[in-house]
Amino acid sequence: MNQWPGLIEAYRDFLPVTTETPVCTLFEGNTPLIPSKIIGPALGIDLYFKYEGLNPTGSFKDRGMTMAISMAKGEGARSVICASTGNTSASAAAYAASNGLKCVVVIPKGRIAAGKLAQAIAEQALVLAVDGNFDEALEIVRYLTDKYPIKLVNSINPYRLEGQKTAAFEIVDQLGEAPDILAIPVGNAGNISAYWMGFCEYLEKGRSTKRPSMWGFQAAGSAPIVLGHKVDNPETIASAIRIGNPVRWRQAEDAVSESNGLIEMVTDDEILKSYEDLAGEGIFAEPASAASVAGVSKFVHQRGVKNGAKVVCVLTGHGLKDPDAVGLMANKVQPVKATNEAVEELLDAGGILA
Ligand code: AN7
Repeated sequence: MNQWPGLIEAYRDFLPVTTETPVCTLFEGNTPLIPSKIIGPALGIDLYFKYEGLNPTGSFKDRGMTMAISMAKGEGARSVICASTGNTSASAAAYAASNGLKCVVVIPKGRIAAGKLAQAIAEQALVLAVDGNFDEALEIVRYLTDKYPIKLVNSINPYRLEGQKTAAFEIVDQLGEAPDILAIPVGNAGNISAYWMGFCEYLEKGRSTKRPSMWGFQAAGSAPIVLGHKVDNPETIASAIRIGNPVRWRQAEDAVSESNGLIEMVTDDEILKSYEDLAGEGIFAEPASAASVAGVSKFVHQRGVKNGAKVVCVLTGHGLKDPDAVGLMANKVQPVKATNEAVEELLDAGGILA
């Protein structure tokens, strides 16, 4: 077979796998780096989108999950568990199902996007909805995995970050060099930590000559790292990053300070604006992903970034994950009578028939 082999085979030399490790892959990774046609030129920067929504379950979580599930399977685990704002549960369920492992997902009741819940259900996970938020769900998962032989596959699991760091490798391979700035949404802060590991390793191995500044963005209603304290009732329309006590808090702060980067917050309105701007480039990403673009749009000039700087925004999840969020867009469906004349009249009014 002549196709992309999945990220474990592609980056085996950089990963803690052995010849004994069973490779559990859905052929994740190798996602496109899309040059921005509108947002980048308007800001005067050389902007790219790392479109992680094109992974097999529609988010970057697959990069971490191929590693976490392969290692769990190699260690003889029979079941895995995670807390999730949605994408981790969808990914864990898919990789577990395809590798004969039972999967339990603990989610905040009524607070995860419809597409993600649909995936976890379809993939036969045991879906438990708790009356609480993500942070509380994760506490329960930590308690259970301390006590029973069930593998935790949240990003506390170090193999998750090992897999996710490969996205940084891909960006360098695609650009031919590290970018000046890497912008990324921050929830539990695993991904920003993983990217930083990846950029550092590639520099050490001589695959690049520099590392980017890491720009992390939290939603204003759930911005514990920016505020410097836990948030008990995190709120934002970007449900994926509705997290009040990130597990990789310290590591994310280190990445930001070592890279001379920044961690800032963006409001829901700013996120929605960028969500629409991205759609205007033909890219449908979920609201949390748009936080990276919102952050760049807000801070590029404020922080004196030079014209033509190479900036990569990580678009962490596909727009189809969260179909309800589309209802927040300005564009609405127009009801019309089922006649030629009624439709003609509307198109004419819109200037489309000219
Ligand atoms: C689309 O699925 O935490 O900072 O449980 O789904 O590594 O947590 C999701 C996180 C960004 C934040 N964008 O990444 C989960 C979960 C999307 C996400 C993040 C998530 P981290």
